[in-house]
Amino acid sequence: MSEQDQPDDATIEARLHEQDYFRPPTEFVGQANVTDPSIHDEVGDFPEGFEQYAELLDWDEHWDEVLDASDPPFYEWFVGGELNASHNCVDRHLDERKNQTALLWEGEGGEQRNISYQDLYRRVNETAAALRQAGVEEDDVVTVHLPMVPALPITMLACARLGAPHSVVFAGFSAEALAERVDAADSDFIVTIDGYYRRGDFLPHIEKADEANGSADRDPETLVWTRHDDVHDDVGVSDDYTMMADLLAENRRETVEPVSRDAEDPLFLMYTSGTTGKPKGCQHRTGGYLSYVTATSKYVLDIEPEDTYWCAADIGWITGHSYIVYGPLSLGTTSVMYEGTPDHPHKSRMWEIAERYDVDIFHTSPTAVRMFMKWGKEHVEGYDFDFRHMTTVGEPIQPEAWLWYYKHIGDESAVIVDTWWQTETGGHLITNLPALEDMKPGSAGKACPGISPALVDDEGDEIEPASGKAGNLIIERPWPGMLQTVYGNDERFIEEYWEDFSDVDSGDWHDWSYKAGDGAVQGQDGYWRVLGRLDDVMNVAGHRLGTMELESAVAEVEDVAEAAVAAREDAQKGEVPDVYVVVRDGVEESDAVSQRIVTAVEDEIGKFARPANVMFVDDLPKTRSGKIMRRILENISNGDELGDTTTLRDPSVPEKIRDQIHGD
Ligand code: 6R9
Repeated sequence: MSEQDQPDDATIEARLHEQDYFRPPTEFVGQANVTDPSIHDEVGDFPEGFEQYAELLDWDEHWDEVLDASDPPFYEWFVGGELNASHNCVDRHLDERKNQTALLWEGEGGEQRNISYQDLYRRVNETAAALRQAGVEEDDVVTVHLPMVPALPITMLACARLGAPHSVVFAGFSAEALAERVDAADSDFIVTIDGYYRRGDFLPHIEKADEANGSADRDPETLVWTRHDDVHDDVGVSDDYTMMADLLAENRRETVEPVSRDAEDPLFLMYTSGTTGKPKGCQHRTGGYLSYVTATSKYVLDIEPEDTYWCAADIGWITGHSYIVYGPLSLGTTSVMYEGTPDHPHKSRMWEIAERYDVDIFHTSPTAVRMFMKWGKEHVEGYDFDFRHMTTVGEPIQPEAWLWYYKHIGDESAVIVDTWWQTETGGHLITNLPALEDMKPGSAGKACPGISPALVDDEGDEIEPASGKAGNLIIERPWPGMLQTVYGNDERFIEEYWEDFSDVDSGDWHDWSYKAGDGAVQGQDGYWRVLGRLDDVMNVAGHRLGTMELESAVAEVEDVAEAAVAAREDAQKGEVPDVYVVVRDGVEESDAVSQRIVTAVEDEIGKFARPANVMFVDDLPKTRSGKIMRRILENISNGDELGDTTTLRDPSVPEKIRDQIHGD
């Protein structure tokens, strides 16, 4: 039987058996941005090595000092420097590439917009003038609740131009989640849109802002973009709101001088799930962040200005901020944006776009790869595209999925890097530099230049490097892309990320280590494998969700006495939430109650967080001090051994739950 005739899975298995490493194609290496391994030593010359990252930008005022580490963990990068992010992503490209496309946007229904750097300059300026007219001033936090339409990056860059930090809330978040983030960020502005398209339907997105305005404590000014020239027929816009179209008409051809920002002034907030019920506002600085994402876009994503680059993430998450908007545009490349879902109106939608725009570099998630794999290679075949470079982010990629991606999407001629990083880290921390390191399916690769990952056990004792032993992943030295703090809550910043593995009384940064919250292993070859979260954070189809956040949503339902959420492994989505519920006395365990629980999660967080299963139980496993042991529920959900139950107040509870669920 020839290789072609064999079932796909069998060839993939055989291949993985034969080969651990894959060499980057020679053609790729010949053209790559980094081909000299000395980059690791150069950038690793701490902290001055990071200066070459800052030198990729235009500064209004040069920095005096690379790093001020005198008050850990409140590090300051490129101290004394001044710059503007919108100038760096737009204005500085006009001399050389004003007619080059900056954003290539495709609507779900096939509409296309080709926004050149000159157009982007005009639109960002007019939008900045419009926001200023609406009252936005330097340092005001602007909450942006927009889907994947050009207005989103344009609004972000307009905010950056004014020195007003944006707080983008992923469009899939509910009205409640939006209201919570408006209040948490002390924000007096919401920028939204009448609606957008999902699977052929027009979603009246503005309704979420209507509801959020009703429930938030603050009373934000609401500014409304329209998806078409006029407000869609299906949507009503409150008279209290201001239409962006009107403001833009008044500010036609206006320009706004980019506000010079201190390197340490915040560029944006991004709320993300943590280990408590309340999301954290990760605050990112202007100078360090922009330097870091520009450099990693160049070195890791291997972006050249002439490239057409497509990151298929949503700008509403950190991946889109760093690697659709700030990094690629700072390098002056052409960045593709797609409004819709990958299977509408057909399962070849992605490859149709890749072919149409002749995409060179493609960035996606393992969840998407698993989905493409499930749909089958026939949906890829017949499309004429040729990626030079492909990347993944968001969760570990299984070797099988990796090889499928390599073979069927990359045609074995593209290089692949898996990038490990977080909302908090701003940019990639563990990943291969594509021309320097061999690819190893299933592994995130080596540390980025200048980054110092290490492993510690639960007591904080260092695990020997490259020992193959699992531990808590920490980062020992600060880096320019790291978050500054949790907005308005320095204590929480220290609690969440530092206190477990640092000497918090020390003023010496060597005694401080950043806790990633992930478990990891470093192999003898120095490659890192990230195993997943060790805390109460789960990863559903690449979306980060806090179990506590889900539990507080479930607790809103009156019928619920107590609830706990556990992550169940899922072949498609990586993990999905299972909800274990104890109902109040007198409440009947029914489909109606389950439905109310599902609706509560959709309302409080968003549809993407919907529980996979709601399971009624008589009791939850708790320690003597009353803490719910989610680990045990997770083992039950996954059909694993229960593990140690001796610390439970009632050690018979897990068995009872298992009998109830699995009906033994
Ligand atoms: C960029 C982003 C961060 C969490 C992180 C980890 C998981 C991300 C990964 C990965 C294994 C990778 N994660 N990339 N796990 N391999 N390449 O995803 O940010 O949404 O904040 O999630 O995602 O668990 O801690 P964010």
